[in-house]
Amino acid sequence: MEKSLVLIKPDAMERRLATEILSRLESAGLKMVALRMLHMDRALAEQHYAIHRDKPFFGDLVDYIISTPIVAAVFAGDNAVVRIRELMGATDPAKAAEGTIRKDFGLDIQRNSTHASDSPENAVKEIGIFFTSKEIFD
Ligand code: FUP
Repeated sequence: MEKSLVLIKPDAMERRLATEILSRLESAGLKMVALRMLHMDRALAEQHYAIHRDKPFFGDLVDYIISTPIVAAVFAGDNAVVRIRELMGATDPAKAAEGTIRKDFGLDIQRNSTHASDSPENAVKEIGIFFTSKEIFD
């Protein structure tokens, strides 16, 4: 089964939305196969967001993701990557479709409540940053 990394970002943690967001993914039929809470350090955040290193928002993005503890999870299912991104909606909550997680909970393009892998290849890389193979119960 395909897997995707999901992060519950600081804005959602601060508003006690972690389990509600995880529940939406479970309710959609996706299977949670790994879960942990952690406070990312700068090095881990820079590794996770390395693809955005040259973007103007990179520094703010790293500062933001390390601002509070977060929840990291792996969800599995057929076409998990695409299905989770559909459930989350567009990066900018203002542009996200009705009923999506970011539309319902996101505050702005930075404080958009969740991260999810954007391809199966990136999912494998991202999952490896947060979990060992023994921590994934597939
Ligand atoms: P997504 O895959 O939907 O999370 O979006 P991107 O990979 O394009 O962006 C990663 C993160 O960078 C977003 F979740 C929020 C942040 N970002 C900004 O803060 N400002 C921007 O203009 C674009 C993205």
